[in-house]
Amino acid sequence: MGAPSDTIAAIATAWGEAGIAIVRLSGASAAEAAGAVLRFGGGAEFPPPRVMCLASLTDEGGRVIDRVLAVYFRAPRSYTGEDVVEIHTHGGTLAAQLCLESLFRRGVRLADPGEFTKRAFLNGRIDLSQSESVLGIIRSRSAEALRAAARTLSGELSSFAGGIREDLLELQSSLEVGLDFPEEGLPYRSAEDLLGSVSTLKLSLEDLLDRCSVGLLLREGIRVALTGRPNVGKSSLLNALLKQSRAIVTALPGTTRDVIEESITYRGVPIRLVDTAGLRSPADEIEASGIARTRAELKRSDVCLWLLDGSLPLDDEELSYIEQLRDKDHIVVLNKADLTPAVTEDTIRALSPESPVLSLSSKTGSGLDLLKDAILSLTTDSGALDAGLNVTARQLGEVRDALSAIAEAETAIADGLGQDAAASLIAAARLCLERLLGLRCDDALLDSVFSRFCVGK
Ligand SMILES: Nc1nc2c(ncn2[C@@H]2O[C@H](COP(=O)(O)OP(=O)(O)OP(=O)(O)O)[C@@H](O)[C@H]2O)c(=O)[nH]1
Ligand SMILES: [Mg+2]
Repeated sequence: MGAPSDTIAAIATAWGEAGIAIVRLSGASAAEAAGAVLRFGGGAEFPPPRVMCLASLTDEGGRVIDRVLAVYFRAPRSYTGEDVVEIHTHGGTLAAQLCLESLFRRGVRLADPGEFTKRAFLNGRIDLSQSESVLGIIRSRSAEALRAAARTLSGELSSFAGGIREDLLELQSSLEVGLDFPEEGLPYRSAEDLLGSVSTLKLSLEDLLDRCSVGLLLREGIRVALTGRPNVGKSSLLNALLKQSRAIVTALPGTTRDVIEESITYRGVPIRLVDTAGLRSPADEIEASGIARTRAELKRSDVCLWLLDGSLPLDDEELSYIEQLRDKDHIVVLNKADLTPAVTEDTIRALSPESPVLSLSSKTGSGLDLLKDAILSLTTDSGALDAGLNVTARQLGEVRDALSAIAEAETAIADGLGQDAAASLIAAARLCLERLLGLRCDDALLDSVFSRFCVGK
């Protein structure tokens, strides 16, 4: 892959008042363009690579705009793999903006979003999963999400997924050699032996999927819908978890009309809480559209809390709602535990043995930590948080597809459908991982197949 040759620049720091702002350039003429707008002490030349030097930033007329620091990274030992220069101006953005404009007059163009990282990928400095994790680091909203992105950037996802890909490649090529050149007398793998290898790979892919799912959850946050009948205390629970009076609470049923979304962080994990309108036969058109939004939220969230007023007996309508939650990750929450109970956790367990259930009081705050722990354990295995890998939804999709292809291959072998069927499913799984890592070259497979033959054949 050839490197793009034009030189790009952008302000790398955030907009607004700050101590410094950094203008970053990358491309063949980065040093030349930077040299044209900078004047070093005593008329010195552009500084040697990786040494930070004081300079004056000048405008077209040679007037000094700012005193800056500049550093040069010579290709290929730079972030992008090209010549890179960073100019550290004083903050606010005016000096950096003027610097950028001077550079544009010297033929440098404004970088597209993510273009420095894209160049790093095109120049082979990092692979696609690492590139995507850079965005993960930038977008992280919690400490755990940041750690997951850093693990991916340091290559954990690439080496894990890359290792599985190697194993798939090896398995596929050993099958294809046997299929294409039966006269070679190469050992034909028994179904049992093959099944063993495929099952091991399936376990590794399941592990990869778990780690990636946790990573995605860490980045996007766990979306938790607070649902239930009117007046059970959904908005009160939202406020209690946020420790602020965000949603309106009244003794009147039907108070909340719209969906209200707020975030908290628990144990380093972002949790997105969504308060909704109570479910009942709507009294008016506004309430009806609020309820329609609640139903959409029920589908969309990762976890659904079904709140009940524990001080009131259950009615039939309530029971029919609980039925609807069977296929979703959910927790039944008995609120108002500070009042005399009319429903107990055992009542719920008898009705719906599969449902996790707990009691709390939004008024006193008792049981809130238990609820947050329950949300975490429902969505992430214990210990999995430390192993989470930052991925995008695209990458997670590739891992899922790879896993389902391998599961299909396992069934095909177990059902005696033949090794060619297994080989093509294994190839499909391998392609998914290659798309995940940004490798697509199928020459690798040919090399691997023919490297098994003796010389001269
Ligand atoms: N004693 C007690 N009262 C509570 C508790 N939680 C909520 N309430 C009261 O229950 C009433 C309804 O609370 P909301 O939080 O507005 O209930 P909601 O489920 O959001 O109701 P809608 O928005 O109408 O669907 C209010 O009077 C609250 O003060 C609790 O834990 N204990
Ligand atoms: Mg409400």
